[in-house]
Amino acid sequence: MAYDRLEEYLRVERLPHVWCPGCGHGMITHALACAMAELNLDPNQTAVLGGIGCSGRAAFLFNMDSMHTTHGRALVFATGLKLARPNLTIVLTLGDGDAVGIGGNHFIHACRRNLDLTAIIYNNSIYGQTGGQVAPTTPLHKKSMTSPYGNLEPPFDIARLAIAAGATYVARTTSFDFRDMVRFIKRGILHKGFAVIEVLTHCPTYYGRLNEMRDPYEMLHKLKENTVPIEEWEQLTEEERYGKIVIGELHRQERPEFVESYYGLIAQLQAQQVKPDGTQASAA
Ligand SMILES: Cc1ncc(C[n+]2csc(CCOP(=O)(O)OP(=O)(O)O)c2C)c(N)n1
Ligand code: SF4
Repeated sequence: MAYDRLEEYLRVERLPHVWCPGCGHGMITHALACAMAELNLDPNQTAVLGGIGCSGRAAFLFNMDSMHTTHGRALVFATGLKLARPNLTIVLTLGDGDAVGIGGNHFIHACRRNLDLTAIIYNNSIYGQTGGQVAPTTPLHKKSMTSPYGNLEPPFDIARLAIAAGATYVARTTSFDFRDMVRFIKRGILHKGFAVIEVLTHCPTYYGRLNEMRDPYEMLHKLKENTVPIEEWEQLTEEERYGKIVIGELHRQERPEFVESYYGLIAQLQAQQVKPDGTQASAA
């Protein structure tokens, strides 16, 4: 692990961070900084974008161009940035509510387009920053500030949603599995196309407190207990899988990346001297 090089990637003058003691968001952010250092990314050619939320705040801890955008819209900003600066490596730090609640529409279309972006989803099963409201990822029957008798809506499975919508690299892990976070983030960044790394994480302040798990350590261990690596998952019966979540590298596919296709088309039309109205420029 490239621990000795993290100061190149983090704005250390902004530390300590603002997250609550025991929050998993710091662990994911740490893993992202390690992944950048291990890949030896050039900070001048890398950008981090976040939405609004506790997770979105990770973006401005990075010592490079970063954007703290609006809730659910970071992928929109990232799409514009990637089209304008195709050589930039762009990473997004999104909350679960951010990515698949208010930003759900942008999320599925980013998956469909297959832009070369890496979206890390800090999935803490709740709207953290605004006080613990129910999210589209809150598990069935679990409590939040707005579902005090238990959530009646089935949650989204973010990784499966991403695969179904067309993302070409999808991995899921937990904040317990530090090495896997680093490994999957690195692979997501190296992958040419839209990469989604869902990290199941813990919000002790709201989700934990409301669901009788006040201790971050206990929450981390629950994440470990409730998840099964894909290699073992394949061997389990339906009954054994009940209540468990599969983790690991879940999907990998090669298909044309949007920015490359876009600039390829422009080059082709220019070579054929096609005018913007679709007609051919007449030879001089
Ligand atoms: C358009 C818009 N709607 C709602 C809000 C209020 N808001 C800010 S953060 C947030 C919840 C964040 O939850 P999540 O995205 O899951 O991230 P977390 O804080 O849990 O990391 C909400 C609803 C907002 N800022 N902008
Ligand atoms: S409210 Fe939850 S997600 Fe937000 S900083 Fe605190 S523990 Fe973390």
